Amino acid sequence: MADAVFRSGYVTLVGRPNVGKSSLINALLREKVAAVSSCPQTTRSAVRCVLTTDEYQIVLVDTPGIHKPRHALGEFMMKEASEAVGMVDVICFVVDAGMGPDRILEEPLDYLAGGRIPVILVPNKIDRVRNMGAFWKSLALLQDRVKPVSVVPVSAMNGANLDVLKSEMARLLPEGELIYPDDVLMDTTERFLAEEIIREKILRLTEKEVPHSTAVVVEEFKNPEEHPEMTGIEIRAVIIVERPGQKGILIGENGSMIKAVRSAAKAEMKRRFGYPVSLELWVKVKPGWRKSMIEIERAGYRRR
Ligand SMILES: Nc1nc2c(ncn2[C@@H]2O[C@H](COP(=O)(O)OP(=O)(O)OP(=O)(O)O)[C@@H](O)[C@H]2O)c(=O)[nH]1
Ligand SMILES: [Mg+2]
Repeated sequence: MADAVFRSGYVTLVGRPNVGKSSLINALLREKVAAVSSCPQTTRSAVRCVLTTDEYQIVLVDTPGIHKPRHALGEFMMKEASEAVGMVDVICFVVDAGMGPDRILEEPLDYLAGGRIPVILVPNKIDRVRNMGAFWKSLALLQDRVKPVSVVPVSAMNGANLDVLKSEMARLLPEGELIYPDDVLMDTTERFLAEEIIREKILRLTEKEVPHSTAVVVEEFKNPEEHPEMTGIEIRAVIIVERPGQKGILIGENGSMIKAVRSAAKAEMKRRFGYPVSLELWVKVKPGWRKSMIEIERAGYRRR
């Protein structure tokens, strides 16, 4: 007999940086909601996205990739990850399916809540697996150590097995009512979303040394819903970097880089917010902001 009850609850995706946690959330929602880039440590705080069907509502909690923190921002990110794990009904432990068996010992298994919460082991990027022998060997080793309730290999890129993953998540949730209204996709403010969009464009467009030391703060966000005389959204944002050289890279020759960031961000904002956007970007240098917890809070990474 079909499962007639409605299920709802929280599922978090944890794993090392760059394994594709945010990409998986976007693919599960069939909508780009979370920031994704090829740069590790793209996600900085636990972001909630909501997947609702007639049978279940899954609140997906994206977390920063687990790494050894080297500064206060890193510590904040790891706190976000471990707190997310403590509060959920199901943990998806995402690994790179192409990882060799020798890497298993480096996997952050202490983030798995000590077996109190059911874990689904999710090897992602199966589209890239060439060496099936190594894949099965890694999987067996991981299964042995993680003791997951199930294993669902997927590809966020081509969508393979995502339906299986969704039903597996739903099956493990408790019976319950809607947590969010059924049209909510993401539990964040438009301001936060604007900051994430700008940061993602910087990660994607600039040189390797700039991204990690960047924070974005939206200082002004005016939209036509609050100001009916306006026809579009007006945003002023400050991009904070640590060194003058990074400011130079970010601005680019004759402002070419900042223009590219601005136009990519504007295009995505227009699509997401449904209004034309005028976007003002300023770059500020604040030496060592990542080391200081106060500056981190000023940059917007406070507990929501
Ligand atoms: N080939 C392939 N690439 C993928 C897949 N999923 C994600 N990627 C790529 O992997 C990179 C990292 O993706 P993210 O989703 O930002 O990874 P993440 O785990 O959220 O990373 P952090 O936020 O830094 O912890 C991006 O370049 C993605 O395009 C997949 O299924 N197949
Ligand atoms: Mg991410």
